[in-house]
Amino acid sequence: MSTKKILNFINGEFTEGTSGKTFEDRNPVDNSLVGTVYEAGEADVDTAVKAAKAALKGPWGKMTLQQRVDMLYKVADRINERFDEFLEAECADTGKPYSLASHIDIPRGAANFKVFADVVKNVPEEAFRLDTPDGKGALNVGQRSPKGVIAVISPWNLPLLLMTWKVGPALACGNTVVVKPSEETPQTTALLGDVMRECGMPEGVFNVIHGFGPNSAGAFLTAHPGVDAITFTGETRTGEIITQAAAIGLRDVSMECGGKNAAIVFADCDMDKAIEGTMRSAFANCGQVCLGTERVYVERPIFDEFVSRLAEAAKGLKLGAPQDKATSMGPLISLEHREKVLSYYKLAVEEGATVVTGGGIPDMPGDMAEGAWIEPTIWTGLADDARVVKEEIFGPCCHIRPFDTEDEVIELANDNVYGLATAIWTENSSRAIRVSEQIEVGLAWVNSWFLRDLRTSFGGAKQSGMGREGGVHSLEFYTEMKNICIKL
Ligand code: NAD
Ligand code: 6OD
Repeated sequence: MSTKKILNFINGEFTEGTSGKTFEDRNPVDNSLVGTVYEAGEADVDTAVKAAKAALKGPWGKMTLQQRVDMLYKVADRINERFDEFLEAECADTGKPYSLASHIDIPRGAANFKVFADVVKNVPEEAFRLDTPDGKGALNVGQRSPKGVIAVISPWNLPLLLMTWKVGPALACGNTVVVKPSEETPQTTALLGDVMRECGMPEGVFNVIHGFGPNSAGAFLTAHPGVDAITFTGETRTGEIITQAAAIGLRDVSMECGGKNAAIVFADCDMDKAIEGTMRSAFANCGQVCLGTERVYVERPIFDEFVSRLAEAAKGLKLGAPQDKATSMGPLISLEHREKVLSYYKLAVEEGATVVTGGGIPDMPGDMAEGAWIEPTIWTGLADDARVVKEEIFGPCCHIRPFDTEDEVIELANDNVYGLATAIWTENSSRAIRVSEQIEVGLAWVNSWFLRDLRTSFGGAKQSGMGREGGVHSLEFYTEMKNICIKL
């Protein structure tokens, strides 16, 4: 099978760049080579940022809001027309099942352009009438303008979805972008460059640079003084480093970072719903979802039944090739990430866990034996201060612990440095509201998980992030607010 050449996209052109360096893009299903990625050097990042800056003053900057909206609709439509190419590229980079990516990653990747175009088109401007001593008054009008060049740094777990989740609102607000996709998943971001070109997006508006973080494209981009703001999704530690880079020049940041999310299952839940939801929240995308559940707290009367039913369901997951319709779980993103997840599987046993199911590497047939496969895993019996209960693992695993009272479980759920999401399972709506109000997170689901209305705020509390994006909340980050005061 021939491998691809994955290029940077700078100022409307695909380019190998000037660094002379390349790296491999490998498929985690069987560790086969997908393509060769051309790494951007410091000079290429500089060219991309300057092109993005110039584009603010070019045809893009002169477009009316309606023209911008029409352009973003065109981009979304073109992604959908090229759906199969995006699907194939995303699944080759991540190993995720086609059934998952065709329902979530690709359609949401396209929808992010239309949703934010609609938000920006429909948001009202604020106006305040001020009384003045002369009785004639003054009118205050709030006006939003683009912030400028936005650096978008994205992760590998939902590559197209999480990149367009930032590029969509950035462009809808009239900014230009330089995107650095994860080194693990460069393909769909590069493909979007081609879509932009086909749609007639003015050059320099959307740029893609490939590479790593430290001493590479990521660090060059975040340190570049021409970047006006940085939006990032990834690990909290990386978010801290990028925030330090952004402090030079007082550039704004939006941080969507890690989580160690708790699910809370009350005895009055609908057990079928709670099992189905927890299966998704713990094992979807091989557990590599920032919103995923790694801590499950179950009220004692239903603890045994819940553990045994969740374990049965986990054993029923079908690990297999992305194209296979029966596949319900793919591999982890890479062999390197599997080492990290396996180190937690080992640590769980050292910390005294009972392994209810999983805990190792599955036997996979043929070439798949070379891939980054791992067993879905459930533990019980760990202490509340065990590292496996405290630290984000980002794999298909969860620890289940019994609880006795509402107050106790609220304290347990909140006893973590992260505060991204929670899922509460109960048929008592008063309790659902009471508990969700007390959990220290940015996102609380009741009797559901990952149910997304894109008009709502999205982001994490505590070390899970800084700021909110989504709906009108995205405008806070992607625009500069100006008050115009007119004396009448
Ligand atoms: P990561 O932090 O390793 O990498 C994310 C991106 O940052 C990559 O593009 C990487 O190349 C880049 N990067 C790394 N170091 C950098 C540096 N010094 N300067 C500039 N860029 C740098 O994260 P990951 O492993 O790709 O993704 C998994 C993590 O992302 C998990 O912690 C997960 O919880 C988190 N995540 C959070 C959300 C959210 O919305 N809160 C969503 C998805 C993933
Ligand atoms: O649905 C979204 O908009 C979103 N940002 C999801 C994040 C998932 C994290 O892995």
